[in-house]
Amino acid sequence: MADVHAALGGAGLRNVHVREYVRHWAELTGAARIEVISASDDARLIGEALAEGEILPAGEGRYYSRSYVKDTARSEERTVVATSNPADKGVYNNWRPAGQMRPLLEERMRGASAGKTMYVVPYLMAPVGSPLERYAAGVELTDCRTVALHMIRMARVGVHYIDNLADQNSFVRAVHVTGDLEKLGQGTPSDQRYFVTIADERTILHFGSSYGGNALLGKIAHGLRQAAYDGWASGEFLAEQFMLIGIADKLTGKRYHVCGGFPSASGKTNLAMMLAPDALAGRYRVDFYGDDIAWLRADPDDGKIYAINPEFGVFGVAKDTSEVTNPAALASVAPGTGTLFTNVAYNSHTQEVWWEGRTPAPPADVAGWRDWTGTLISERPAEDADAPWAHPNSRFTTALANVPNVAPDFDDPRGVPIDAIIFGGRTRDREPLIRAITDLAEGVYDGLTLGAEATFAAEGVEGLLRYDPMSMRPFMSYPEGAYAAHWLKVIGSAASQPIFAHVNWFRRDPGDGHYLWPGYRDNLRPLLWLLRLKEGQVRGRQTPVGIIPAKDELDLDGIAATPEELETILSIDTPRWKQEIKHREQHLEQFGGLPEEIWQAHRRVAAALHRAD
Ligand code: SPV
Ligand code: MN
Repeated sequence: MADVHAALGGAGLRNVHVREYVRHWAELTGAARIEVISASDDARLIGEALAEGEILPAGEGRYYSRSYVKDTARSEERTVVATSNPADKGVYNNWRPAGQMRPLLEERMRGASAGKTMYVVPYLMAPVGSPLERYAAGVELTDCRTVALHMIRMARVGVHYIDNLADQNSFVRAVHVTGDLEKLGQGTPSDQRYFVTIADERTILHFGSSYGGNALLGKIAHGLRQAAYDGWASGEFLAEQFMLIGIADKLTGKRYHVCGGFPSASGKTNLAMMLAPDALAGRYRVDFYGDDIAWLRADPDDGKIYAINPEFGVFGVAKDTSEVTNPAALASVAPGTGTLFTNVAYNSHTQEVWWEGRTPAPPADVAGWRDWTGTLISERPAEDADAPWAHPNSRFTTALANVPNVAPDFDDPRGVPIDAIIFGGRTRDREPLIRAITDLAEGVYDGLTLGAEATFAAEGVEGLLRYDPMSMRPFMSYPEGAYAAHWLKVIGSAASQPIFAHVNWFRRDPGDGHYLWPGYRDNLRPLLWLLRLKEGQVRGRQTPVGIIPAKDELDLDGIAATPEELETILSIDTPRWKQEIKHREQHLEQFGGLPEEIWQAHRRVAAALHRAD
């Protein structure tokens, strides 16, 4: 049995509530040792993990790890939000009674860390001094050293973050126990894993994985699920799966900030890290703040909406990250950055890493190359010859400060004032490049009807979206009707409101199916139009679903699109929109207590479409 008080005292951890929490879980999980972690322990932990073979060197100052083969992604089916109030049950939050879940998790965790070290990871999900700091403190207990290494990159980690809390008892209790990964029946009817946020007790209990959001509890479980619940319960803020960027106009000296949500696989990280296209780089600079989470609040002093990125790092999807799609991401994982790669391909002779899309073709000389499971490429059986080298959900983990265009003020506790909130789907035919929405309820309505197209028939009905409200479907922690009302309240309380827009980089040619918009860096162009619209410098063209740029209003210097292609991406497809409106109605009808303003917005858009022909 670990000597908890000696370990905590030795680390200078005096907060009695933290000490009692650690004692309780150390006893229950049976951990053999306790070790309190601060960011300054990184080099030592890296050395230990290398010595134990938990990570491998991947060139200078970079590291590589493989997960257990059945533990490669967040599990939505096994994720639960629990509270003591049945009224907290929503459509997507997979609500269960707290009184039922806590014993289930305790049973699984009891004795499950026997013989292991329990790392105590005190962290802060906010810049120090943020007005939202009281919702940001947490202490993760984990029995996995690589999880502690990831937390050091993804959150601000150190004893001082939780030892001097204004309310000593106000921190998120986040317990991670890996379990015996080979015996958990992942994906079978007897699956033992559970990832539970007991939101009204601010307690997170995750059992049965050491991967990503299942195990790094500051990120998704605290940063999104718990924070969304706290933001609602306090009435103070929104926590969203949003990227956050700055756009600086070097000519006028003005700085703008845009945040927004995109369903998975819609290019959110690439957008967050984009650089200005060459033709516009003389005048504009894009600053990176965050690629995955934003907390938004109205500031009573100037009546603006302010956003922070609560994270300290990027846990990015490696697949398709290249010099073309995201040069800033590649620079952020360069030698010397301390990057951890997980489940990419690895060359055990040269210590290089590779993933699909990194270069057009895999390395020609396969000597030393192993796929993400550790199998030598040269020895893979013939039937696996076409299998990807890297897992599709393989990742890189690097600190924000490593991103070359990170904003100079990314650590500013006040956050940045938001000029525009954008939602983006992946839609082949109906959605224009951008449509601006100036009405708050219509903007929230647009977010609630966000979705990604079924990509092939097997996944769903052609043209039907898999709705993903505000890109929060897997992270919703309270009912959707209340969520919409909270949005109207928080954003509505700001005297100067952001403009909304829906963007779509994925419109296809109806004939040969090619993408009509180059995407990536050129996505800055429609955003600049949006900011000009907000400032009254352009007027656009009103359509039933929002304001679309007039052709001469987009800065297209250096763009190769033909006039016909532009015509298509700056138009809406009214018959398809009329179909979509019916699907939206069914989607929204699932949600109890949706504010009347949202239904009115829906009916206004439907009526305008009806009048359109
Ligand atoms: C996501 O899945 O949206 C992520 C990665 O950001 S994870 O932290 O694993 O959830
Ligand atoms: Mn995410």
